[in-house]
Amino acid sequence: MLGWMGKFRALFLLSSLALVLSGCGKENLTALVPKGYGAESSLDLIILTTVIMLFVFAVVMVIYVIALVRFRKKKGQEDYIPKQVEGNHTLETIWTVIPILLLIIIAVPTVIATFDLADDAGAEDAINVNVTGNQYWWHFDYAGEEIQTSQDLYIPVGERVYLNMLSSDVIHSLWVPSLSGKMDVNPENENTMYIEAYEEGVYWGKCAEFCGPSHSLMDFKVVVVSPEEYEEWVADMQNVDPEEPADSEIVEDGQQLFEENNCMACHAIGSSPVATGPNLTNFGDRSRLAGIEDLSKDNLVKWLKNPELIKPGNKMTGKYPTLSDEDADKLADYLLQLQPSDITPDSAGN
Ligand code: HEC
Ligand SMILES: [Cu+2]
Repeated sequence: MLGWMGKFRALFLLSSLALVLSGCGKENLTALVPKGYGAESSLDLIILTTVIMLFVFAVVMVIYVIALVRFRKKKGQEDYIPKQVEGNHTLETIWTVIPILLLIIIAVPTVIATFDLADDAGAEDAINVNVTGNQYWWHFDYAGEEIQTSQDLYIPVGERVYLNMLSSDVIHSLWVPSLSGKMDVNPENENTMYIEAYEEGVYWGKCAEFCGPSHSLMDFKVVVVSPEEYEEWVADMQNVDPEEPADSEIVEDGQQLFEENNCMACHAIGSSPVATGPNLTNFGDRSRLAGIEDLSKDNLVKWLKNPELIKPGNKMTGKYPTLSDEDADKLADYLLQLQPSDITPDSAGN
């Protein structure tokens, strides 16, 4: 038995665990508060299986306790041996058939949901986004719209948006817990899925397949807006003219530095499909830098000077000349004013 110190330790351990785990729930990052079709059907299955498992657990525990109490060695009956049931046909049939039935009850809705979530019958008339997973960021190419963007996926509320997904390097997995299930993103073999959100808002997405040192930092956002706001965003994104003359000296300097420092080899501004690095067309509208840090000038300067400190193993480190403080500052000013739209994660309630 545990002494009082042992009990205290056990209690302390359990309560710390409960405290830590309670931090796991973020409203826009939980499969337990579904805000979309895929997440809702997943939760239904989670509840069904949990109820069945609890039922099995309860039945087994009850039988176990009864057996424990009834067949204890009792005083005066040390030699008593209860009736042996080994090989009893009725019992064996019962405990074979019941699990089979339970598994069928779980399997049928699971298979139906799997086919339902893979159904792409409506894809042709819907918004299609070609998604590319990269170490450690996501690219979104709106098919037929000439819109390229990274990190933030904008979709209209209440509509099915079809994602056609490939990876440029290793296997990733796209997961927006509040909206959808997970889907592997492979270097070959396009995988498809659709997402449909019930409520406007900003939902957090994750990479759910270990893909390298910064795998856990491969976050993105799904920005769900009204259909009118979505149209507005599309028009704003299509109106961006990367050649537009800068409106101030600082911006002009930044723009020039952007050209001189090899940034354009990897980053496009506008609808060019170059996507060795994130498309920066609406960089200033994002809520996060590199998917994870707050988008502040300080963080951006820190990123430009040494991205390795923020995302170990990222594919930008060392691929451009070392920047002076002054140049990093000017580049940051230039990048932060890339704000083509009033429709942003902030306006969507981030
Ligand atoms: C070899 C290609 C390459 C070069 C050259 C490069 N970058 Fe990057 N950049 C990347 C990649 C890849 C990422 C994504 C890193 C990650 O999140 O894992 C990135 C991320 C960024 C981000 C964050 C984007 C976001 O969506 O939050 C900014 C800003 C940025 N780079 C600016 C620059 C600037 C300015 C230069 C030039 C001084 C530059 N990059 C040069 C590849 C490059
Ligand atoms: Cu990944």
